[in-house]
Amino acid sequence: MNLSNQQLYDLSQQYIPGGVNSPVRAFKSVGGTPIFFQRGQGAYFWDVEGKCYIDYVGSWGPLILGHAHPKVVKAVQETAVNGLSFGAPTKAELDLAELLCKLLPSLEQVRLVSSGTEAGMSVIRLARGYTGRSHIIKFEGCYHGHDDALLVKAGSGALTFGHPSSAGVPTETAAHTLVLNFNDVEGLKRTFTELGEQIAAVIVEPVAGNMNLVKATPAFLTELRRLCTHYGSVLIFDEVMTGFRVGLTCAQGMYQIQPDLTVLGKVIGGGMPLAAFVGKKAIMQCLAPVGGVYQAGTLSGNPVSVAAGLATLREIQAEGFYSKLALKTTQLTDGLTAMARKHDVAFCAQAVGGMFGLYFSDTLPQSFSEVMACDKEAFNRFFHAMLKEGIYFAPSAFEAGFVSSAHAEDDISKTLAAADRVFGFW
Ligand code: KE4
Repeated sequence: MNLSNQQLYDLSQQYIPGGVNSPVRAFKSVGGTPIFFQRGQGAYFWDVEGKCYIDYVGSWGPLILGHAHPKVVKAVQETAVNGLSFGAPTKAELDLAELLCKLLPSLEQVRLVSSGTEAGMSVIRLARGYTGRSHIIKFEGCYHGHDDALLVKAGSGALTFGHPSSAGVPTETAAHTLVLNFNDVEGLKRTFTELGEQIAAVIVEPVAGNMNLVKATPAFLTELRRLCTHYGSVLIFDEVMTGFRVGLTCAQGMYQIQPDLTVLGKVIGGGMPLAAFVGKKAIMQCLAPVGGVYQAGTLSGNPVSVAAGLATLREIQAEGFYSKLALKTTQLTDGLTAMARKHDVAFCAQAVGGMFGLYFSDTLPQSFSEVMACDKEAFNRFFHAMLKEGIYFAPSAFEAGFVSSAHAEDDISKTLAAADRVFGFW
């Protein structure tokens, strides 16, 4: 007998904390019962009750080709029949590393891991080992995975070190992390003037996607690059979300700024567990077994994950892939904005390549505080009304959305027609 979403949710909570294996899936931010899915194909996926949704989450970014792309599935199948894991080097890992270094000028070496969090925690240890310094800077609203050093919220004053943003993180750990305001150039300058010689690294999402979507200003990233160079701090771009999502040369290509290290994930795994931290050889050589910075992983560079990643990265290099993706994403955001205007709803939206932000506000937010000023309740209402219409947006006002190459014009039109109905009853 098929169980309903609610029945599965009730049962799951007996065996899995919150009934989910990652908190955002629990709908706590938007309320209601999470949807349990059983099949995906292209731009669509179906829940256990047989309802079909147009998917604008795409597993939180990896599915840039849509669900179950035939070439990705074929690559996984053909690899799996020859073995799932060897715990030893394979040629495919070399092929992927070479391809990434070809695609991104800032890359000279690659270390593959299994999640963005693993890459984020490793890149911080690497930067600390390379510089011999302990302090790191992150920005409020940016998320880099759940490593202790990065689960830190802003300290009370501009120059005070952070406090844990999660239970279980020792105060001493957070004490090495300084949390600054995103896009605040003056705050950056003041901090480096005061502490520059002690800063091992700065880690930033060049297009933030974890406080909803907020673009870094070119001035902010340019100053960040200048300061890191001047003080010998490692500049780390966390491109887990933006990597090969905003364009073939990622956000670093869009801004024409070269970080020293980059964190990649999501798209490069094509939906399978795969992430990487990459960058300048002089820094990467500090990693074991060459250097003294230890990092390891049983399933790092897993052949099946690498096969899915390679198949995905081959497809996104097609002529016009990103121009078509950006056009569709912009049609969505412009169309939703037009529908809101038609019904006099305070709403705006923006697209960056194949990712987008939706805001119940009259103006596009440029900072964490401006995002927090958006109408969250209105978003939650919109989310559920669109869910009823068979449109699945991210279940949180503080997440970005994603369009895939599988989304057709007709899917965008259907989404806009649904929004017209929803805003009409606002
Ligand atoms: P994972 O450990 O979830 O693979 O990657 C962590 C991570 C690192 N850096 C950035 C910029 C990220 O966006 C993420 C993960 N993103 C979230 C969505 N905002 C994943 C969804 C989830 O946590 O379930």
